[in-house]
Order: sequence, then C-alpha cells, then structure tokens
Amino acid sequence: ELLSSLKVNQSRLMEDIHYTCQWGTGQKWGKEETETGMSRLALSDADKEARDWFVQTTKALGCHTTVDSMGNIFAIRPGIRNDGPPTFVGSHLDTQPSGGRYDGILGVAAGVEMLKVLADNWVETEYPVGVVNWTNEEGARFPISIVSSGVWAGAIPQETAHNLREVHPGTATMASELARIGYLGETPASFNNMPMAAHFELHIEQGPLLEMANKKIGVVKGVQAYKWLTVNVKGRDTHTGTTDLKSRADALLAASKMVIHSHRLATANGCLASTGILNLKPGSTNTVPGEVSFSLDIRAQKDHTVARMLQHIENDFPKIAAGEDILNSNQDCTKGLPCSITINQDFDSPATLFHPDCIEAVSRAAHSVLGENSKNLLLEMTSGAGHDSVYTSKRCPTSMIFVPCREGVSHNPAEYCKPEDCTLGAQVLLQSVLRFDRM
Ligand code: HGY
Ligand code: MN
Ligand code: MN
Ligand code: MN
Repeated sequence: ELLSSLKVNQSRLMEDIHYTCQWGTGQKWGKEETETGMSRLALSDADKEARDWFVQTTKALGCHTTVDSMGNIFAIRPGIRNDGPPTFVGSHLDTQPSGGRYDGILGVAAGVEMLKVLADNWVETEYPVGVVNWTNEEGARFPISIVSSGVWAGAIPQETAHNLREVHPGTATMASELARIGYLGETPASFNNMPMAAHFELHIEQGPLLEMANKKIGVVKGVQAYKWLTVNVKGRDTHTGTTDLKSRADALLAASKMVIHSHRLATANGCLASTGILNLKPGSTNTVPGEVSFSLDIRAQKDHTVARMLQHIENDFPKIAAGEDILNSNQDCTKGLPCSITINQDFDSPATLFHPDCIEAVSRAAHSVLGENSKNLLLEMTSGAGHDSVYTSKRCPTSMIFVPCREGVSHNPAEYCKPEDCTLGAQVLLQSVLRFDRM
C-alpha cells in the first residue's frame, strides 16, 4: 500500500551525515580520512553545534523538541491521535575521540530523514513519532557508556551521571558541561516524563559478520552483557637508578601482569577483556610508578560468563598484586615487593533481549524493503556493542537494525558504511516505525 512505497532520499541522508560532521575534528585526519573520521566528544563545543542543528532541523520539520536534565533531546511529530506515547527512533551524535562518521550519527540522521519523508509525503501517523539524541552514549569523555538513557530508564541515578568527571583533563563534570553548553534541561530525565511506545535504533554493525556473510540487514535480537571495572594498584614511588628490582613495589609491573592475565582468563572463558585507559603516577622516566589505575571492559553473550570472569579477577588480581606467581613469570622476572589493590565496578549491563513485537516489525520491514531475495540478505544477530536501546528496552518495546560496515571496523576514523547500505538501513527503520505505529 501507499506507506510501504515511501522512500528515503539517499543523497539527502548522506548530506546530513557529512554536513553535521563539520562540527568535530574529522577534517584533521587528512584528505582520505576526511570522508570517514570524526571526533566529537560528548558535551564539547562541537557536540553543542551538532545538537543545535538537530533542534533547529526537527523544529523546522514541525516537531515539538525538548531537552531533559541529562541533555537528551526529544523531537516529537504529532500523530492523528495524541493520547498515546510516540514511537521513537534514536541514537547518538557524540563519538569516540578517534571515531567515525557512522557510529551513532547514522541512527540520528536516519531519524531526521524519516521526519523529512513523512513531511514530504504529508503522512499522518496514527500516533506521534519521535527522534531522540541520547547524551554521552560512548562514555568516552564521561566514563559510563549509555549513561543518559540509563538515567531515563531509572537504572542509573541522575546524581551519579551528573557527577561523572571527564577522563581528560579531569576538571569538568557532566552537569557542569551540560550547563555550559546550554543543554541542562529542567524536566528530569525519566520514562515517566517521556514515555515511549517503542524505540528503534539503526546502527552500523561495528563488527564483521554482515559483511563476511554478504548480508545487508542485521535483525538485532539482543545485546551481549558487559561490565566496566576500574582497577587501582598502589606500590611505592622510588628512584629507578638506586632501587634494585627486589626492592621495588612497581605498580605498573603488577598492572601489566593483570592485563595479561585478564586476556588469558578471557581466552579460557570464551569472552572478551580489554583495557583502554591506563594512568600511571607520577609519570616520570626515573621514578618507579607507585600508582596505576586501569579500565577493564568485560563482555560475553551470557551473564554467568561475565560473573565468572569477575570472580576470577577478584580472586587472582590481589594475588598478582601480592607477588604470587600466577602467571608463572617469576623465574625470569625478579619478584619485587607487594602492591595493594582495589577493584571498583563502574558499570554493569546484563545481557539484553529485545521485544518480539519490535523484532517482528524490523524483520517484516526488512523483507519488504529487500524484496524477493530478502531471505539471503538478512541475518539475525546479537550486538557485540552496547547501545541506548539496551536501556530503552527496560521501559518500552525495543529493537535494532544493523547495516554492514567496511571490514567491521568501528571506533576508528576508517569506519565506513556504503551510502546504499546506510539508505537500506534507513528505509528499514522508516518501515519498522510505520509498521509498529499501526500494530
Ligand atoms: O559498546 C559500547 O561500549 C558503547 O556504548 N557503544
Ligand atoms: Mn554507537
Ligand atoms: Mn561507539
Ligand atoms: Mn635526583
């Protein structure tokens, strides 16, 4: 029927993506990478400008656009009836410090494109539809990922989020930066204040599965579990030229063994363990580092695998700090003095299963968009990355749509998704929303 013939406009969609990437530092990556790279940390000046664009654009398209106390921006296009909550599409405009132009940005731009298609065709949906930009999805600048959808869902206290301190240089907080750029809204971030009939998110896969299998659309059924820890190791600052190896409490040496051990544990338990932040003090060539803190990101399909990893870590890391030879490395590595250790759990996201109705809407939409050969072009999958959809799924029916990205690379300026794949994803997103609206 008429609604299934609505088409997203590929050149307009791609133009929006690249237009909004004038705000950020992608242009610093040299000619070739200018097409793909983007650095736009949450609540930076560049993020403010991208947000301003989102607010102005959605208002011009007839939306009622509001900002909550986490800086989440909700643009709502009225429906024929407005006595029920909107069906939202959402993602994020912030990026990694050395990110790409598709992670998050594609999902928001596809939402804006949906609004444009509806406006162009004078479509009235049964209920309102909305587009949401979630704040600090990446957790790169303020180190909890999907934090603002987490506050909206009531899973993370607002105070915890507002007090989050930036990783570099460590002076600003989320609250101070929200206020500084003018995005500290008055309405408390909550599903009570901003209820949703459903949440759909289009995203690049950020992994290689779709591309390897020659598939075009991932029907995402859930998201794997992940947990973030901060490990602090305390030794003793001493002179490198006068302190023999036996007499050192070298916090970095202990931390290094822990990082290697986490990798061994991950291999043994069939999961992932990664360290992306490493701070050492005092940071001097001729002082043995007396204090180290590092991040540990653990991910697995099953909650019990993550729980088992945590048990091993809590059991083994203090032993490594104390100098026990868990890694069997002391024969060729002088045993020094013991260090002390603390392990903090900063963030925990159990495995997520999306809602069957939304998965169904995406699957049907994908079949209708992909046509005859659709069976061979679809892949049902679980997301390796976290997404705001994890938290929306706690409060409303949710699911996601994945599109392939080149070599599965993401969180890297080389991240790339073909325009025709972006378009297919946006088309499936549009059709999913329309199907759900009439469900
Ligand atoms: O998966 C992540 O860490 C991020 O939220 N995308
Ligand atoms: Mn993302
Ligand atoms: Mn990301
Ligand atoms: Mn000296």
